[in-house]
Amino acid sequence: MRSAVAIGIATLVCLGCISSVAAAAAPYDAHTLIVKYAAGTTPAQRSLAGRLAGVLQTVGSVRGVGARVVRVAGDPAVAAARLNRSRAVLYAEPNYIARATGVPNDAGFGQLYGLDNSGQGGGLPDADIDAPEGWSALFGATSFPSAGGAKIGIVDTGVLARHEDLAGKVVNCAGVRSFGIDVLGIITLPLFADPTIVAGRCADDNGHGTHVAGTAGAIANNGRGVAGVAFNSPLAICKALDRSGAGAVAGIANCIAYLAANGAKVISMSLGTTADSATLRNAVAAVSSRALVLAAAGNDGTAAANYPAFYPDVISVAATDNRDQRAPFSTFNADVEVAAPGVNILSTWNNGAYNSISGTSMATPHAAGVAAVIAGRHPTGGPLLWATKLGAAVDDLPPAGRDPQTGLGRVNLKRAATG
Ligand SMILES: [Ca+2]
Ligand SMILES: [Ca+2]
Ligand SMILES: [Ca+2]
Repeated sequence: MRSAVAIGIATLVCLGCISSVAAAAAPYDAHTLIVKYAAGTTPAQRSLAGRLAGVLQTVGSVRGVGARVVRVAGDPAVAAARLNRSRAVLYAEPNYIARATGVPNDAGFGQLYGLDNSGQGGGLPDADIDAPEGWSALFGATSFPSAGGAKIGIVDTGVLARHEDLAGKVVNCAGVRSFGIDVLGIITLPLFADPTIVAGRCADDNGHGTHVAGTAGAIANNGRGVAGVAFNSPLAICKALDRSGAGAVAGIANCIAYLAANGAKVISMSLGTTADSATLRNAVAAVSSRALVLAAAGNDGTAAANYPAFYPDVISVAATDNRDQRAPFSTFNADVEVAAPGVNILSTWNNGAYNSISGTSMATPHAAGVAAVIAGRHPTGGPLLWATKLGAAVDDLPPAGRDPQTGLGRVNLKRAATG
């Protein structure tokens, strides 16, 4: 699948920019060139032409073209010119490097319609956050740095920090001391629950938190799994939700404070309650000058308020599908600020593999990743500026203007990277 994706992209790039590639001194691979020998030439003639030009060995072929990729000593452009002087050679040319795609090689990338929608699975092309375009604008088309982004804090069920697509990403790990008394690993009695935050307690016994972490920050271009929206952002994880995915407001509030104290610029909360809690409201307000807080709009499919998303200091994130429609389960009300893909999202899971699930929980880390890119570009701007820029880094979806379904619109990483 990876090679098929790469071939398709290279074709698109060439169709769009043949003249500019030919005019400029395009970069090429330093050790190989592409040669097609003339029909009817003998192996001895080919070998002689190759030896005279410094060809060391054949390393591959370009199927369908009938050309070979060969390793050469010295500058491939010089070697190609020498080969082109031989009658045994139909043509030889440097192995040019195509750019302007920004598509990483992660095995599951083709399934991430939320990042780049080509109509796969019956989706609407470009019903996505334009992640490759955004990454190209940020890092250049072929660079996928593993560090340097703004820190993202996540309150959830924890994380499988040693997952192959998250290894090294988690720089802060903590959680509530106790969810209560565990009974035979089946249920948790809330007796003696202790919301004190303890370092090192972020192991994910549910999967939800690992999934959210992957959407926000999974390693890109490692040939494995998925790619996070803000793959160069370090992650701060605080576990306030238990094995069943539930957690008390006291622990959530403590986690918010912990993440802000540890330098998270963006705090992502894929959780909610219909209860308006003064503790939760105050916890968010207390960090609002340091971190931009985002939360899931809710999965009730109604206009009912869901907290903390509904608080004025929190960006409420609704969920869209692969056709840029609001997901049926996604809460809709006047407080929804932005929307993001949240239906059938593939991401990392706590068993070390990958899983596809749906929810405004999945939309939230998409938006948090976009927010982290904004915070990274404007490090001294502060949460108010980041919120304003996030609200501008969207594609407005029908009806025109802000609406209860998708708020200001579905987030767009390219706009965040260039706006
Ligand atoms: Ca797109
Ligand atoms: Ca990956
Ligand atoms: Ca709209």
